[in-house]
Amino acid sequence: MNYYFDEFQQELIQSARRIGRERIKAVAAQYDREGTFPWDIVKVFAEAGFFGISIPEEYGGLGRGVLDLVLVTEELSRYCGGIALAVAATALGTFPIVISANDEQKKRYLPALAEGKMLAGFGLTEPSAGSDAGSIKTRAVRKGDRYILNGNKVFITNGGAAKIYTVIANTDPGKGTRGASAFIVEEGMPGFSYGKEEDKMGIRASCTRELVFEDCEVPVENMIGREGEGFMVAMKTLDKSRPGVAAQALGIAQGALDLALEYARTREQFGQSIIQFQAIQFMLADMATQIEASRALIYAVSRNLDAGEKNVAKESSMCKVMASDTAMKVTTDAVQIFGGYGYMRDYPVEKFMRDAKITQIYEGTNQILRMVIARSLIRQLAKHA
Ligand code: COS
Repeated sequence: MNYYFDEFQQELIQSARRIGRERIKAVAAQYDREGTFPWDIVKVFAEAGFFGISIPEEYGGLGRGVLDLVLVTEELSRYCGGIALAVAATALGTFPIVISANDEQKKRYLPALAEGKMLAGFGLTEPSAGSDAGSIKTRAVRKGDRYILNGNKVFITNGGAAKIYTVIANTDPGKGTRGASAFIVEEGMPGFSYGKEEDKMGIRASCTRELVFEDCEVPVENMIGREGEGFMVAMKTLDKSRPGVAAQALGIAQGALDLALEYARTREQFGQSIIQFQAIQFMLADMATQIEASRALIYAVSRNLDAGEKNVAKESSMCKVMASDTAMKVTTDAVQIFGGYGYMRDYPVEKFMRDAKITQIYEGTNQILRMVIARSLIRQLAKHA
């Protein structure tokens, strides 16, 4: 389907596709096996300008938006959802700065992020605060010109690879979600260290690590926004980043469909290629239809965000739910089309199924996001009652 992208977007897609084919495809299985971080490919992403896509031009970025980021994430994820995450997770860590930081903070951090000289991460989740993000326990207490942070953040994408993290901590625990504040924490700040590194089912080329704060000293000027605005910063960030997860899921689904089509065309049983069987054709048709529907929704929501639409929690959740459920279904069906070979690690398709699973879980489980969608529907009902 033609989505009528401008020239810049078409070039961006071509550039990501070329990198996917020439740099990622051949090494995806090795990174998956070894679970190491793809620094050599991150360098290529930086040269291509991918880290600066949604950073304003005045801070060294390309001044584009969510849609362009989504297009790149989708293309890269066709080849490896884990490697693509280096770009998407850095965008997640960077959004709070772009959305809510002051000019001085933007000048300090955005140019280096735009150039890919350093990566970023986002620290919200804690051992006992996953879906219930409002129940975080990490504490930040002001002491002179510093905040002293104590607590742990877990499952942090880019953890250990990133140099800065936007971290949500409690400055006023009595106030619930209105007591949280956002901070930019740099690697090397006293009292900040890394904890457990996760060994994951999928997206194994992406690193996931615990952040540990033990009397960690963060300068007052590293607070994003004001005290009490941290939860809002986090929610606005997730509204912008969820289409990126959707795009990752979409790319994974498309990559699996590409493989399934090629396999079905070349695999022969009962004296003919299996793509001739209607049972296989119907599966392929459903896969392609679900992918295209997800794609159309993601692009539409991204365009809305880039046009400055404000209340997008519902739509942003919808595209993440739809694309990630599609990715799980499509990758499972792709393995089915490969039959016994699909279950074996010698073939690339089972990796897509493993990589797809996380997209239904992170940046809001699909159950929580369905709740966000339903709450919005109920609010709209009340408005019109
Ligand atoms: N944009 C702006 N403000 C938002 C918002 C959004 N998308 N979503 C919520 N808020 C505001 C609410 O308006 C409310 O403000 P007031 O205090 O002024 O009324 C405040 O934030 C609290 O919202 P709410 O009452 O909805 O909070 P809940 O604790 O009930 O639930 C959910 C919020 C479940 C939506 C939130 O905790 C969430 O998104 N959880 C999933 C977290 C997640 O994605 N984790 C993944 C790890 S991060 S990679």
